[in-house]
Amino acid sequence: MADAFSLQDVLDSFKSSLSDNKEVFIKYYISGWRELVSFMNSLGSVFSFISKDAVNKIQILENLLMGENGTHYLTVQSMVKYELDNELVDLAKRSSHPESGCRTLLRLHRALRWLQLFLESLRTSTEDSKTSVMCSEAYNASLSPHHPWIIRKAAGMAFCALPSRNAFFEVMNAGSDQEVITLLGEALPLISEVHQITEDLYAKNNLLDLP
Ligand code: 1PX
Repeated sequence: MADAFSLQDVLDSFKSSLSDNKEVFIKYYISGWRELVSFMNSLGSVFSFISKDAVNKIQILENLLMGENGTHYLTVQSMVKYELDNELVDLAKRSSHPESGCRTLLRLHRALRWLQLFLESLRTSTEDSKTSVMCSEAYNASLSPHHPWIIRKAAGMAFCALPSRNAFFEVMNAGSDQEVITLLGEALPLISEVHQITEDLYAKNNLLDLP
């Protein structure tokens, strides 16, 4: 099937998101997320509350990119500069700019850290490793401190519905287990690089705790 999920496509999107001078193109960043969300949807409806939120955030960014000020949303770097220069970001509490590009992308950025940790533990896992355990460990080390109790609880329940490691490798659609592991080994440095560039940019501008 031409439109089936493939890990390779995710890798390609994140690869395209890096410009020659190490800026991050929002267009490809969100297309990477779209692929991931469609993958998550294929895992079942217990994940829909997660994919709804992710789609909502992807859509906010896409609207900004397609909107009249879209040229400022070409890269994460240009977005940060534009929104800060024009006071379009709620810095202390949500008020007049509840859906700024900066705060919206920050949520996906934290989720990218989850992805990085989860894929790394999948890569180094053994046949009897449990995806639910790998997933919740990655979650606890990334997104969980930013989520209220009720979301943490719901996420924990969803993780229990994750397919086994074998089934997971299969739906990643990248060949044999060894081929999946090789591809993960290629994808991870890229995902880490995109994450690190964004992290440094947000840190430098004091944006890591945006409400
Ligand atoms: C090859 C393996 C691929 C696996 C793909 C999985 C894609 C996962 C996409 C997850 C995107 C999650 C975005 C969450 C953003 C967020 O933190 N939103 C919260 C805060 O937003 P707000 O606007 O209120 O400040 C919001 O409260 C979130 C609600 C939904 C629950 C989020 C739980 C996140 C769990 C992440 C792990 C996903 C596990 C899926 C396993 C396949």
